[in-house]
Amino acid sequence: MNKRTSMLLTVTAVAVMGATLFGSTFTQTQMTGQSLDVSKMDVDVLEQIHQMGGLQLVMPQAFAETDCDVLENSGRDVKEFNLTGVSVELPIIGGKTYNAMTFSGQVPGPTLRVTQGDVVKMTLTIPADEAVGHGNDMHASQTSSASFESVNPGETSQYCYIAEAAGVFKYHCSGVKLVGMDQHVLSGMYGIAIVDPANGYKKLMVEKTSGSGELDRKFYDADALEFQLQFNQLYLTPEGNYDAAAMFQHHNTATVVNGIQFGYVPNMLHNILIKGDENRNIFVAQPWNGIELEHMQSQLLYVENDQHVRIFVENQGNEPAFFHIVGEILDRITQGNRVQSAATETWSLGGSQNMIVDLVFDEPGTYAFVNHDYAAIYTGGIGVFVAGDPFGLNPRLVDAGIIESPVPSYAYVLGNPSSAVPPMGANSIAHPAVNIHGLYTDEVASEKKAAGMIPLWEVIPTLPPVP
Ligand SMILES: [Cu+2]
Repeated sequence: MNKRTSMLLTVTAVAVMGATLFGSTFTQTQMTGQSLDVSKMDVDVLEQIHQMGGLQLVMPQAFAETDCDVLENSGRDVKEFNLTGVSVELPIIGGKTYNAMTFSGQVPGPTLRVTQGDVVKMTLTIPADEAVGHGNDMHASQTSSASFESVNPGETSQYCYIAEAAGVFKYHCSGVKLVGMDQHVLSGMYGIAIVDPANGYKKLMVEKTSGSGELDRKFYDADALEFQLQFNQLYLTPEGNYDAAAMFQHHNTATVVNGIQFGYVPNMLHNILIKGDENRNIFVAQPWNGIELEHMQSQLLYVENDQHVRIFVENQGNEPAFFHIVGEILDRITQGNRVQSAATETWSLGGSQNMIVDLVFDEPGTYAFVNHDYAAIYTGGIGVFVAGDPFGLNPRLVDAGIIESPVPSYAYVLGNPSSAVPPMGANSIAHPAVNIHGLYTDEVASEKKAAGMIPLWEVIPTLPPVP
């Protein structure tokens, strides 16, 4: 099929598409508080502009090839990315559940990692018992999502593209031929693709003063310990269904990071480890204290001091994310493959925008990362990095025989949460261990256990008590 023929979208077509979207029974049945009046869209005026030859939305003609047969034999590395579109019930805070839509039984969907110039072969399968079809729009591609349309229950479809641009890129369900896209994405059908630069990442320079205050520069190798953080919101009815009216009014029910509210704050297991008492909280907000939630309990992010840390951040949501780490400076901000800022306190991401944060945690301590919008913080947009050994656990862990000698971070004992650990790239430092954490179905959690990840909810209670 010649995709180029479908690339020409006039403004009228876009307007009609919008009317189809917002006027469909699919979304309208869920809107009790109508806040968007399609009748105010003046299609005639847009058509007049079009007749005058203006305002055509034309996709570039030089977009990357999408023919899988051609691309698979092009000599480039081909990375297969297989996703399944499934609706499942998943927990939210307060002992409730919501009706989630997922890629492959997890929110966010699996992270794809490729190198600039690779061919991505994306295959989407929809099980026969799934109620609706799903699509996939990968922002790392430069093809029209409309050409992929959607995949019906019981069917499989695929497309190929060249990952031409380096950076972090959202991918998301495009609904049923774009209808219901908002519902599908905000119910969980999103993820990221990391496209590593063909020439690798740059080393990190951090300015410091030393001695009596003279300026010094410290350089860190490009290799880094890596994390991924995806910000989003949930808009839910009390019954746990998607609430379009709430979405149109930006009245979110929850702020989530990697799918979970407060997913990276301490829980009772950390209380046991650090205080020897499950009821003595070590952080102001510990909403996930129930051990029965297993892989969906909150976990912490562990880093070493004086270590190059790289965080891939994506704003999957409808509202801005003002990314800040309390007590730290973001040493470098990269978007695409271009440095945007250095030594900055906060960097802001609009919807469907991303960045790579490079930093070094200088001192042992606990560092909260936040969306620095108080409404977001209080509804779940906060988590904690623990750098070094701020709780003085090393001697106690050695005495208890849990470790042989002091370790530079608790990741050596507990691992880092699987939901925050992206696949390895050419400049990745391997995490010492990974624990099972994330908004996963039980099947996905079992797969991670079989792959050797640590089930902390089983391990910590068996550790010898730390005096
Ligand atoms: Cu979908």
